[in-house]
Amino acid sequence: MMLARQRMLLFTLLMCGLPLVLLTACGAASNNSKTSNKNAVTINAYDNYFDPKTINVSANQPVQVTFVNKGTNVHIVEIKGLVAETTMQPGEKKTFTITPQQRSYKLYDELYVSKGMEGAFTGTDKATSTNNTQSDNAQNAKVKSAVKTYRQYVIQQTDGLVTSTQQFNDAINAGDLNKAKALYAPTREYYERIEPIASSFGNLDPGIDAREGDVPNEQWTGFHRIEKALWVDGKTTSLKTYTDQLLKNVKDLRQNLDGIKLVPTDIIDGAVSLLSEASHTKITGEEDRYSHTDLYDLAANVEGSQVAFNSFKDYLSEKNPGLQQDIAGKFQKVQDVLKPFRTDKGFMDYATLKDGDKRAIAQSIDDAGESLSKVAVSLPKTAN
Ligand SMILES: [Cu+2]
Repeated sequence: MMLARQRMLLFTLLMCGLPLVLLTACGAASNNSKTSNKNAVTINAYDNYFDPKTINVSANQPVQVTFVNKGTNVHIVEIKGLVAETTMQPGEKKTFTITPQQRSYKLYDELYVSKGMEGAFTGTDKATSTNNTQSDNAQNAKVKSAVKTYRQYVIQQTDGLVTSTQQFNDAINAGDLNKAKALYAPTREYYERIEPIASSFGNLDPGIDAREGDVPNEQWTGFHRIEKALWVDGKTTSLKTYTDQLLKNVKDLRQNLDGIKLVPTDIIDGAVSLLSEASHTKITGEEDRYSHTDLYDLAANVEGSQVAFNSFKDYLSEKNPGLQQDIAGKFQKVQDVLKPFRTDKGFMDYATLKDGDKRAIAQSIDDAGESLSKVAVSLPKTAN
């Protein structure tokens, strides 16, 4: 009990960066919660910055994180690898309980990260600091090659995205509604496979993939804007602005990839966050709410995350073979659970799934993400 209180106090001090006498002004939850021995932290999202932006908490202990949108913009916040992307309307408040490992995680706003809305969420624990310089060089080489393998995959998928988007657009502009609808989900799969690193795409990510309500309506473009026209309005006309913009965005994305920095932990954390988002929010059918093609997206998210994991196979099979096997088994489980919903053309209409089906899918994806979250703690934080 004493220990917990000391930790909490230390934590509060770190959080606020203020002398002890000013603690009450800090508004930390610990002041009022005599019965709770749980750490708590509040992160305010303003237009467009976080306060605080640097957060240190005890590693390997549950901490309650509350996000408050104190701005007038919609914010999409995320702690990569810990809290999946979360859309917050002005005034909205959301709380998560998470257990950080002894490392730093990236805090950022998906919409404004390119304007500097980011920070660091760090789990610290001096008692268990490790020292393994022995085989560092061999391991670094393996990590480097993992990043290279993953980069090639992303480039290959993005090439497919550009070609497929062109065909999708052609069908729309030719007025072929059925063909356009048939191409929608397979085209999106390319994008959904590379979504683990979507946060490094800047404004292109919302430009390509924002859902209705994520951004102000007049800024809403991309796949889901077109999806609504095709399925709800049942028309292919007056979409040229959107198809042109979409093609430009995916081409820009392809071009940007050559200069993109890939940090090993970001690849794994991105996959963990994506799996969490898939199993907690995408599972409701929010992503493809007009076409009900959500299973294509979910399967592509899993596939892309599995490739991210597989890229680190050489590294992990030496560093932690048990974990390597555990994660591989969890991904296999997801594939098994998804199998009954496959059709010869792709996947069943998401609206036909029963609640139990969705729960089973969510559970298997969540399990995979949970195991995968144990990988990044030992990875170097340098970009390749
Ligand atoms: Cu998506």
